[in-house]
This record gives sequence, C-alpha cells and structure tokens, in this order.
Amino acid sequence: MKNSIILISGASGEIGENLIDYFSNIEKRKIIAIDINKPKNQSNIFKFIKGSILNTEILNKINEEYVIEEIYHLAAVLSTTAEQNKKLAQNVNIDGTNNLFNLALSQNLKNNIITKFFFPSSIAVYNVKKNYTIPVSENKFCNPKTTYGQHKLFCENLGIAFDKYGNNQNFKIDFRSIRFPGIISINSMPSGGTSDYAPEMIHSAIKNKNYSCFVSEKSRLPFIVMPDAIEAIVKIMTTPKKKLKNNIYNITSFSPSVKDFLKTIQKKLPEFKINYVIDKMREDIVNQWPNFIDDKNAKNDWKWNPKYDLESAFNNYIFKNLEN
Ligand code: AKB
Repeated sequence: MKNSIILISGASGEIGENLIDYFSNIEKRKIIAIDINKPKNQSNIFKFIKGSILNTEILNKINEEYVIEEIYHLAAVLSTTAEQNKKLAQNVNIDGTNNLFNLALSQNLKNNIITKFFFPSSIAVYNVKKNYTIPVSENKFCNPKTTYGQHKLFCENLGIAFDKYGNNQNFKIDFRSIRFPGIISINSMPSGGTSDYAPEMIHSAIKNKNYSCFVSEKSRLPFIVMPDAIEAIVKIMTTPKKKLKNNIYNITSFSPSVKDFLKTIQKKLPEFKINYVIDKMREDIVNQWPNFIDDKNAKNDWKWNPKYDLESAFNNYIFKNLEN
C-alpha cells in the first residue's frame, strides 16, 4: 500500500541497530525509526524521529501519515536498571508498550490492516530455583519476581489478548514474541541488563583489559549471539501465521558458566583475567533465571536453528576480526 512503512522503536539500541543493518543489507524496507537517542547510522532509515514512545502526539502523527505494516518494539528498560528505577521502567516498559499496541490497533481501524507486532520478551519472565538445570519450556515458572520480568509477562499477555480477542472495539494486531536469553554482539554493548556480564567480559578481553565480574564464576545463563537473534526475529515475522501455534517462543543456543566463558576466551587470549566483585542484587536476578531453555516449539513451528554454538560463536563471530 502507498506510504507503507515498518516502525522500529528503540532503533538506536543493540537489537535496533543490528535489525536496521539487516534490513538495509538484505531487503529494502521503508523504516521509520523512533528513539530518544540518534542512531549511529541513519543512512538505512527512511525517517528518524527523535522522541519517546511516551509521546502520543508523535505516535498519532505516524498513525495519520503512514500505513504501518509491521512494528518492532525494541525500546525497553532492562532488568538491572528496572530494579533501580521502577518508575522509569513502568513508563517505558508498560505505558510505552501500551502506546504502541494502541498505535497498531488504530491501524486496524484507519487502514483496515492487521499490523504485525514484534515484541522482544525475555527469560526474565521465569523464576526458578538457583542452579535449576532442567530446560524450561514456555508454560513453566512464569511467576517473575523482578520488575522487568513482570513487565515483560504483562505485555506478553496484553499482546496475546489483542491478537486473539482484539480491543473493546474488536480491533486486532498480529502479535509475535520471542523470549530472548542473553545476547552477545561484537559491534554494540548492552546497558542496564543483568546478562550484560558476558558481553562486557568479551569486550574487555578484546581490548586487552581484565574484567571485574559482578556475578560469581558458577553463574550460568542461556545466550545467543546477535546474528542469530536477528535471524530469529526475521524468521518469526515472516512465518505464515497459521504455522505459529503460539504467540510466545523461547530460543537459546549455549548456556556457559562465567568460568566456561573465561576458559573459552583464554584459549585465544591467555593473558585475560577476571576478578569478582559480586553485586548481590544482580546475582540474585541471575539466580532466578533458568540455566537452560527448551526451544523446541520455535524449532518446530518456525525452523529456529542457531548458526552459532559456544565454540563457533567465538571462532567465527566474536574473535573473527582478532589478529591471529
Ligand atoms: C537483561 O539482562 O535484562 C536482558 C535480558 C536477559 O532480557 N539482557
């Protein structure tokens, strides 16, 4: 349709930047990007709007001027920051997400289309016993203690309701969501997350700096690398709706402990060292999250298949550009 666009919130964030790069390299999409910070590279963006998803005037203008085929809602306050600033987290994670749901619902009214809505959820929706080693499936242990986990679960359920039943005027969205594990990217750094210890450690090692780790060496979480995260988003968004038995899917690739990360890094950078300065709040969060994730539903329904395991992630992605 004329004036068709895709809208990406949090466009200057870790996933946003990589998703926009993907779209620009693989397929030409007319992207409207919204963020409170300017993206490093705007060349692949049709229009950048510096602003907040809390500004309904901005969102109403986008609604009036465009046909929004897809929304990738990547703006969020992550787990550590959310515990430290619950008000900000509530505003962005709940009110901001609701604003974008309403934007998508308005498109159903205005343009008689069902906007596809991608929502990045998280392993933070789970609350398991420390060192729980059985792979966790989507319908288990969804009783999060953390602010961020509660926000993600609330928005998942709201999105599912708008997908299945619509709002009170029966307008609908096509809601699709992935519960991301920790994500490791070589060209960007996360901020405010609790799984950040892994990318922080890796980026320190690459800069030949030692790392002060805020969780213990036994701490273990599921991770993927950014290329697999982007691949997963594209796959779930391009899979015919009738093939998706669920709205929400787990994905994962590898679940190393901090010690496993250290040993893997030292194979290439033997001088690299870690010391431990434990942050009790952040370690408590990691201990509530599962060590391992069951992602068979994503593999069955939309052919999720990570390209990188722990070894290939380091050899073919993370250390790929390091001098031998
Ligand atoms: C965080 O640590 O808050 C995020 C996540 C696992 O959702 N990276």
